[in-house]
Amino acid sequence: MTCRSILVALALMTVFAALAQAAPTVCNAECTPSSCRTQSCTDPESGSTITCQAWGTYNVSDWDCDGVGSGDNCPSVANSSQADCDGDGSGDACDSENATYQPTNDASVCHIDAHSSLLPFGHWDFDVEADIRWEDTSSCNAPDELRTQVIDVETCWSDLPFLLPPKFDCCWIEIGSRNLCTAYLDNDQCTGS
Ligand SMILES: [Ca+2]
Ligand SMILES: [Ca+2]
Ligand SMILES: [Ca+2]
Ligand SMILES: [Ca+2]
Repeated sequence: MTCRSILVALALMTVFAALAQAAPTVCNAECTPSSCRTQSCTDPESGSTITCQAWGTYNVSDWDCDGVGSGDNCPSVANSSQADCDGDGSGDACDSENATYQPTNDASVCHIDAHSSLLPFGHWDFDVEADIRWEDTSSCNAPDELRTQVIDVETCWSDLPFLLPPKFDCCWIEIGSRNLCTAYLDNDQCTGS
């Protein structure tokens, strides 16, 4: 190969490289979610070269390049499927909790506050610490959770009011209208009915 042909080849390679750089696609549907962050394109309005991401940002508010503009249920996380298994409007990809937990009637462990106190008319005020099983009622199939909750109980009467704590009394322990456990109080332990 002569020196001249080498120079011609180099010139042609430079021209092709310049053409490849100078011929971005027009910013429109050719910007796909997979190419959004890296692909350059020509702004159809100004004619300038920008990135698909920039075009998406100011044209359809697609900040995360997932092809979903306004109404994206995770505006800053790419989630083209928009999956939202618990239906709370926050997509699975950015939801702080993919579940809708509700308390069940299962209270597996209860501890009774040792500092219970006698109230007027012979009933006792104490706190119960219960490990309550919460279950996911959504379609996320999240695992059950045990959550500790302190419940104020003021309705337990002693067999011998004014004298003894309600050691053997049966008490209803409730959250709202739920009877979480019927407990026999035995010193500082609460066993199931
Ligand atoms: Ca988006
Ligand atoms: Ca998104
Ligand atoms: Ca959600
Ligand atoms: Ca949620």
